[in-house]
Amino acid sequence: MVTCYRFGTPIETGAVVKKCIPEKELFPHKVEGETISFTFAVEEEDQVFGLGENVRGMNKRGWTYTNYAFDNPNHQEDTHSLYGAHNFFVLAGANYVGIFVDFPGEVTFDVGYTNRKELKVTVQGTDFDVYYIEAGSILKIVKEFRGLIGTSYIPPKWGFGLGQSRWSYPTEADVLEVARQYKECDFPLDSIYLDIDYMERYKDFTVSKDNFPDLKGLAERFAKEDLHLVPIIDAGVKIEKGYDVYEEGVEKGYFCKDADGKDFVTAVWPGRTHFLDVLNSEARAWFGDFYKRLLDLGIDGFWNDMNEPSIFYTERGLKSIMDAFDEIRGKENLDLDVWFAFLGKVGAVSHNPEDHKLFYHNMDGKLVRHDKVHNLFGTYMTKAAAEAFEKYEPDKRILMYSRSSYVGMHRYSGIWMGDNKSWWSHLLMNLQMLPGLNMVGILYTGADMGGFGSDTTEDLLMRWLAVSAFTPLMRNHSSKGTRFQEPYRFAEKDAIRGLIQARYKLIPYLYSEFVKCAKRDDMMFRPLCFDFPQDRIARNVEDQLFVGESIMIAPVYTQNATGRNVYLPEPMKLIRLGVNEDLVGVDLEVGWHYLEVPLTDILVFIRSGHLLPLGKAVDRVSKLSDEDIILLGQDGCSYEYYNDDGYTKEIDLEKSMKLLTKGR
Ligand code: MIG
Repeated sequence: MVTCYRFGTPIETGAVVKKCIPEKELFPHKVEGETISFTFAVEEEDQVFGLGENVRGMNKRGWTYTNYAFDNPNHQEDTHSLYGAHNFFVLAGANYVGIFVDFPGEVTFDVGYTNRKELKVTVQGTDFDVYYIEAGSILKIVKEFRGLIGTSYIPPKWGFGLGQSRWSYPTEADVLEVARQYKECDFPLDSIYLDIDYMERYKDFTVSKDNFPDLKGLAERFAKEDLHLVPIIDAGVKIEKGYDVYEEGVEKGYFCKDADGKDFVTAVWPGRTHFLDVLNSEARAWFGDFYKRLLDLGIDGFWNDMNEPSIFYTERGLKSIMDAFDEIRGKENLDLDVWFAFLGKVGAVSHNPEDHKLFYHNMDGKLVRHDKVHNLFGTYMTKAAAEAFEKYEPDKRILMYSRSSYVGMHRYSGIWMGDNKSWWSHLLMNLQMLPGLNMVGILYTGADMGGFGSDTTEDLLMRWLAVSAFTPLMRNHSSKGTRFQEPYRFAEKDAIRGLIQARYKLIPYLYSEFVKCAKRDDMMFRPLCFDFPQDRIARNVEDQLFVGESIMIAPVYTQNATGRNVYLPEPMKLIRLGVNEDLVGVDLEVGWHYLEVPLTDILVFIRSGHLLPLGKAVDRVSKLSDEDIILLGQDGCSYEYYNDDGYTKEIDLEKSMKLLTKGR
């Protein structure tokens, strides 16, 4: 049952598509100036799930999360904010209740941090909606919530293939070399990414003439081999005379304005930039049209970056640094207090929320200060692209994912998990982020495989491959300045090929499950206790997940481990993928099992009563064929299998599914 409450006069965020009539009476809450807070009692054994893209475990108890989109490359245990703001959680105790706070500014969730027995929500504003959902289980609550926020984005099927990325492959020659190496190693691959250097001096919708003299030709040649190029688009528009996106945007008044009504100046990659006024629908339609330039070159996938929006510096910030320098200039001795105060001022220049108070959006006639709607930027920038794709490619799905997001984003695109590091702890953290994202409908997601920042190692990449093999988005991406981590850089080529091929064999199942979860408002990645709420051991398992209806995964995420303990809440059949493939498998009973997991292997646990359809190893998604599918699991079981041409937007799930039954 959904109950909704309205505080003040909220700004329409677009998160909820199925509105309900607000109650006449509000629930108990506390007003303090411009903030409103409310609390929930949390019993000793209660659990809290959700909050989308955030650090820490699946059960969110014991920390405080500030949902205010932040370009934060430090995803650590003590981090409070990442790129997204997903204000939905489920409190699971004697009863189950789901809460969604629809507010586009800052909201803090103190989940037993200040007081272990209390969950306190603090909204930095007085105008918002709260949805209160009660049902008999976590999964039922999630389903009801997803019903409110609409159907999830479904990418083209090639978006399930492996993507190879790096910041950057700056020239055509670099891109061709990636393709060549993959081919030489016989590694499957579906896409190669273009990071900011493909542009002319970081100007959106331009292509560097020197580095990519014929992008269209390259895209065409790749298309013949079913390879896709996926360019990045940034949120900041470079201020430069003669650059048409800038000039037209100024002329039409489509950029965010400062308090004096002048185009707000900020700085990101290209130096001085303007921000598109993403909340102005005309501005959005205008910006979206520029994606067509790249569509016309044969591009059919994009990633939207820096759309928290990220700010390197503003004039205010620069001035504060200059002032800080002036303060220490000529001083003979800088003691601890002076030195750290100085460093603090310098450090505060980037991504400073004070800057968010300096610019305004024109929400179709209504002027709104940015900090009040900050969390919407990424979603609305991406909505601009999604609406353009609808217009220019009505019959074809385009690959799209964004870095920043708010609830509602899942209707337009996926997200990637941002700038993680090549750390073992991040392998686990990224696994733990999956359920929270699925809860808000974000199904198309994955982490930078191998880690974005810092240097990866061969064994970390291999273990990461064994996890990314299950995430809808599977992309190897790494930062400038770090060790190159394309799979062909490492020695164990046969083993690595086996891991990538395992992914391709899983795609028929993953794609089928993805579309089913999207259409039925279900979660693809579920903690064990979502399916087994009464199981006292399952509730504590934070490193295993159900993936779709038929399988469970229990990856290794510690270096030098040769195996791990795995908990089974029900009997399952264990099979192994990779070079030592074993599809006959072993039947395992309920309970704990210590299992050997060499670097070469991917363990898949098939649930009793379910089947896993497995495809053949191919080097492109386009080469997968239903003819090749074999069914693993118990004889006599059935599986509802969905497949399509990988592009169609007309999906009638119930009509198109085929019931596959395994013979005796
Ligand atoms: O400030 O475009 O998260 O994936 O490679 C860094 C360069 C900007 C951040 C993205 C990352 C991308 C990088 N970008």
